[in-house]
Amino acid sequence: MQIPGQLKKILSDTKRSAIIIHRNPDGDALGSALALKAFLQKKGHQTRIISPNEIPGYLQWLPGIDDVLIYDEQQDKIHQILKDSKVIFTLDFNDLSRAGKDFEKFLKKLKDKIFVMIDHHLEPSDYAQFMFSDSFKSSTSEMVYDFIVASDGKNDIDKEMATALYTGIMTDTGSFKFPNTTSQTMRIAADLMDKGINHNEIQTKIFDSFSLNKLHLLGEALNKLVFLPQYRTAYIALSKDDLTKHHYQKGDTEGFVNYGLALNDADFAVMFLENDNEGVRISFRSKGNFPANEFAKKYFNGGGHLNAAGGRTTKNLDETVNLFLEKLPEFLEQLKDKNV
Ligand SMILES: [Mn+2]
Repeated sequence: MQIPGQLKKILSDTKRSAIIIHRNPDGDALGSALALKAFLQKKGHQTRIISPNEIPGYLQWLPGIDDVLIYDEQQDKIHQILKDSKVIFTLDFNDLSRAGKDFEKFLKKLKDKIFVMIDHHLEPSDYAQFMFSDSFKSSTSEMVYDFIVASDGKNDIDKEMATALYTGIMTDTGSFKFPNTTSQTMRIAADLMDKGINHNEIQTKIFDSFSLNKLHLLGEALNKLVFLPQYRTAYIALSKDDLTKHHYQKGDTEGFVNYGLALNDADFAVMFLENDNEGVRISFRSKGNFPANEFAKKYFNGGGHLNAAGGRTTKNLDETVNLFLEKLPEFLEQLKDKNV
């Protein structure tokens, strides 16, 4: 990664910045933001991380997390912080709509700010003066590592920053098993290990920290899994009632969709989640070359990566699943081929 001289100058001249992550933040969004914040602070910046909404429980152990501001809870304070900031980093998303409706509206009114995007999703929108956008990278955390190194900051990476970055890379690569994992990803992970992180403890905190309610909800989800062998597709639909029954907390269904792909003969896995007032949220995962993002984009107002995408509808759960079943045959040729 090369950082334009102009941006280097801006970052050394200004000492006030802010870091925004996407709604429903995950390990990569928070990991990359916490590391970037620590780095900027070492360079003398006053900076804060702003999450549009609450942080899921499984990430609340991350070093520095207590300092993250939540837009849903502290709008006025955050508006002031952003007005006072010269530079606004947006991490792990590439369209302002991912900050949520109200927040997006406010951000679009900020005309005199310098936006810096660091992100690995496809098709970035055009809102940032400086764009670091690379869909071949495993994670935004990997890119923030590159950004810090390109700013001659490799020695500034301490154990806490390394823990945050490692968490982001590990979660976005499914513990280094998804196709987005490259040799460079592994080299960076090795560098981060050399900073003294406890990688085993990070794994345990992220993956072996289910509540009993979450484990029971997973049981419910697996029981409801439907397999369509002719399409090599598995799907799970969870209703509001299913969630209520198991005392659903935000983040509880994180990772459930991947169980569909654990099926020997499945190349496409989908999970439908009925929301309180926002219709249905959908996660798509695929093996090989099947474009989960194209499917999500074409019929479910979404997008993402080739093997991991998201979408949503304003329909109810049954209507959404029916729409999915209606559109699936269109992709039969790509799905029935064992070697997609
Ligand atoms: Mn990411």
